[in-house]
Amino acid sequence: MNMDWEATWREFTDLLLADGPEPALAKTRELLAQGITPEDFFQQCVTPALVEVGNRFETLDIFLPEMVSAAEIVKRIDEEIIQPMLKDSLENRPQMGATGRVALASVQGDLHDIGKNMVALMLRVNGFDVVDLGVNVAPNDIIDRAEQEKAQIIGLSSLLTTCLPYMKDVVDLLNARGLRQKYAVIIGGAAPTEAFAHAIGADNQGHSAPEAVRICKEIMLKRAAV
Ligand code: B1M
Repeated sequence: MNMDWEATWREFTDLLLADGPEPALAKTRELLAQGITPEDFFQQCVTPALVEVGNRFETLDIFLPEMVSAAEIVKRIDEEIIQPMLKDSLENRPQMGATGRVALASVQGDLHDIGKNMVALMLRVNGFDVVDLGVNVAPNDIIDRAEQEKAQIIGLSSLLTTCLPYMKDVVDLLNARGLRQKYAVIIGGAAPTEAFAHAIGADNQGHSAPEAVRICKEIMLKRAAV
């Protein structure tokens, strides 16, 4: 289907900043009824619309309550429309068995979880077991839980540049605890860059939920080949 995604996300931005959630919920249902996949809708429409909301916040065109309200609308869309659709496709898909176990967290200090939740959902849809550790998780707690849950991959999300040091702390603590070789560490979110991932010794960095899935699949394939 030929979509003018830019016009769509621009219109959607206005709906996220409109009074109440109904216009954005209705538009979501309309787009999905046209055959757009939940993945494309999230990547091509919701994500750029939220980036635009963030930009308007940064330039003081909107204020914190409006950014909070836009985020709450997206959470409702995610929980009421996207997740049930993706879970349906998960249940109707032939059993593929778990392909790996990922302990996933928004790092210490970071309460952003819309992107992390999308990554968790897409990993699950693709057969991964995901232990979602939530938001604002301290480095040692992330490692303790990964150990308890017998994860193979630690996934770290951060949208705040001020929280990037906690990603480094996780890698440093893994080294200090003699556990670095046991886990692949992948990082993502709007804050970290590839150069940062390299500098702290993370295994990889993902820009999007589909990319996180691709990276985790590659990691598990490599591990199986050893
Ligand atoms: Co905040 N916020 N926010 N915020 N917020 C940003 C991140 C910001 C860029 C906005 C801006 O100023 N332009 C800015 C950070 C600036 C910086 O650090 N450089 C910012 C700020 C400053 C703040 C506060 C400090 C504001 C304040 O209080 N004064 C505060 C901090 C709170 C805290 O965490 N301690 C704050 C609060 C909030 C809300 C609560 C209002 C809300 C979050 C609600 C929630 O998540 N439950 C919020 C929102 C919504 C945003 C923006 C507008 C949108 C974030 C989002 O959900 N994007 C954001 C603007 C922006 O990002 N440019 C902004 C959509 C989501 C799908 O994308 O999370 O990037 P994203 O995830 C993507 C990829 O990054 C990737 O896949 C996802 C899906 O494709 N990905 C991974 C994510 N994690 C991954 C992990 C992986 C791999 C890929 O591997 C493990």
